Amino acid sequence: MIDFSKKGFTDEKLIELYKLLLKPRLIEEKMLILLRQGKISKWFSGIGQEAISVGVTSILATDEYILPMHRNLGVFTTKKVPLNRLFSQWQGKANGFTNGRDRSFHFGTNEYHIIGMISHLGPQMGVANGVALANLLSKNNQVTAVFSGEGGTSEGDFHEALNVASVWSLPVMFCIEHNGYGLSTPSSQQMKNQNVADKGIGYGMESYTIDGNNILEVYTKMDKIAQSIRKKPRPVLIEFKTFRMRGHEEASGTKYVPKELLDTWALKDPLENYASFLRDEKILTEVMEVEFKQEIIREINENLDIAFAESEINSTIENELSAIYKTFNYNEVNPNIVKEKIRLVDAISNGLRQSMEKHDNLVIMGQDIAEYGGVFKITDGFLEQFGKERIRNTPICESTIIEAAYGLSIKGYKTVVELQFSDFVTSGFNPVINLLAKSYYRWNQQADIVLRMPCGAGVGAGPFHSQTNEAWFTKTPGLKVIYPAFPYDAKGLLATAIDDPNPVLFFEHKALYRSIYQEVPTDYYTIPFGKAALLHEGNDITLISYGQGVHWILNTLKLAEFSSVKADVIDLRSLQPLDTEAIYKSVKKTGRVIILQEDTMFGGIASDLSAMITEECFSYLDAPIKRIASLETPVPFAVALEKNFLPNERFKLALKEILEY
Ligand SMILES: Cc1ncc(C[n+]2csc(CCOP(=O)(O)OP(=O)(O)O)c2C)c(N)n1
Ligand SMILES: [Mg+2]
Repeated sequence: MIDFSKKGFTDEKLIELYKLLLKPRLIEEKMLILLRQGKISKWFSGIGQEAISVGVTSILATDEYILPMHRNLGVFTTKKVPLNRLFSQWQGKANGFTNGRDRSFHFGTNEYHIIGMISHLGPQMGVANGVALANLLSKNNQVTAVFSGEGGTSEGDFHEALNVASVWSLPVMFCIEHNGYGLSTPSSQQMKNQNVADKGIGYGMESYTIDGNNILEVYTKMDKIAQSIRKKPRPVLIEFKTFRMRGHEEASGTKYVPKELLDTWALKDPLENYASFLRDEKILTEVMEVEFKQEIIREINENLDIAFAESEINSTIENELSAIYKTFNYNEVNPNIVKEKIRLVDAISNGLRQSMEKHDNLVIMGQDIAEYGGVFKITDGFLEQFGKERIRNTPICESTIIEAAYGLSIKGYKTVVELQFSDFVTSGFNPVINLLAKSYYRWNQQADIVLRMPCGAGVGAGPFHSQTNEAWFTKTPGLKVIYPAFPYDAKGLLATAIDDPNPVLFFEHKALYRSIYQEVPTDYYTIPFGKAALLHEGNDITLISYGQGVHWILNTLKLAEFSSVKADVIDLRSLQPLDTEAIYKSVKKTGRVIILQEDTMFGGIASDLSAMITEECFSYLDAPIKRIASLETPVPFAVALEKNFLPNERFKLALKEILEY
């Protein structure tokens, strides 16, 4: 049924490939039994598709990265990951790769140069781009292989990743396993193309179709492609024709798959056909077959014993909470004495430039940031100073660029991604929430990335260029969220954000960019996260805000009608981590508090602070805690409407009300 050609292979190599194919098959057969016995939870079968995982992995160098999906057990076995650790992983035990924190095939291991998937499928392809970009930047001639099913190619991630890989000539092999179904959906309902390979032309990309059930064809053709990419870096799209012989996962069955299809493809089984070819060629004898099987079954059983003997995982609340962020040893650099009076926008630009000078491994990516200098001109002149490899204009594709930043991080790079407007982070929301935020907790992999977020209203820019969306991220464990209100803070906090190996969302208010000046030290310095600034001191009331809200408070206190008010004014500066100590200390002193936020009310920072203050300071309060926020509408465009939307005027009324309470 399959046309094997042993040209170029020694008998030893042919036998080695047979054993590599046999191993995942035998492991799976065992896992299916354990699944029925309730000893493992979920199983995604790759039976019938093993030649692809095994073939692609076999042609990679040991230190070349591979990014598998949920049907690629053969990647792990071919990379020689110890079986007891695989079994522990599936049992949620400590000897696995995620400390019991993630399941099934959602795991990777840098030791074996495997990056695990997240459930969302498509992001793998963007991450592969980042790894490939790191390889390109360090000129190591390595190729990266990434997998997807044909279903995953319907995701935007696929299109964005192929486009960027093509534009940047990234050395990636996009390996698409076309196995007929995505869960219950046949390919015909997934796409109009007969062949996934036909999609390559849309991205100006070379593409091939390979018989995915023919181990020798997979090996020979992939080896040739990989060697060529190592010499001449570029992406290649490879479609492997194959079939999914079992259900999407074991519980869901194959009722919806026509029996004839299953029967036809059963005749093309990659292992059976290869074995019979080797037998015909007198390379494999029945004695050898039995011996190999026994050897592997023994290895499986011995390793299962180890995994079953391992105790169930246990952890403490402290241990779990401390696993969210990579430990960051704050590197205090004091400011120099020489200062210059500059705007917020200049402070951010200076700070970013000095971090680029300090960290050779720092790359900046964003739309229009190179020749054009960014829409706010923060990276003006950077291209000339740091070159086009480190100052990277990107196509319009937030998602895949954030995924690429993550790939860079895995290879030891730091990345600052400039979102053109913080509103556009919605187009990259998935990788922020699911890839970056959860990475360290899932597999101790840092995501050394700063997302710069020009945000905020008061600039007449309407619903899509005015949002202040920090609360979308403070809600998600694993992210740090910084929101300076002054040039001095912005410069020092940005330096810390870049130094910190954890993912940081760095909010920069557009209305403050060119309106707020301050004396700022000329050299590099840092400011620690999680420390609020007490801008005014007084016993009457505590006024808490961040970003533009801080300036509304300060300006209100300058008005004649409030000239006698003695207030503690707290600028949070950092929302995650949060300086709760400074908040409680002040509220316990004043007994009155207003929290002012530019964001709309429900689910915002003010609501949580209010709840926390109630829990910690209830008996100290002399008045109800007051939250002031924008109206629960999108941000309107017209001046009068935007003024009405923003909470500035309502804050003044609230201040009177709470002082008089
Ligand atoms: C964003 C997203 N949508 C839906 C799913 C649910 N899901 C998981 S795998 C899968 C089918 C994937 O099909 P394909 O890419 O062809 O891979 P195959 O399972 O056939 O190997 C679906 C729908 C998901 N994990 N992520
Ligand atoms: Mg599929």
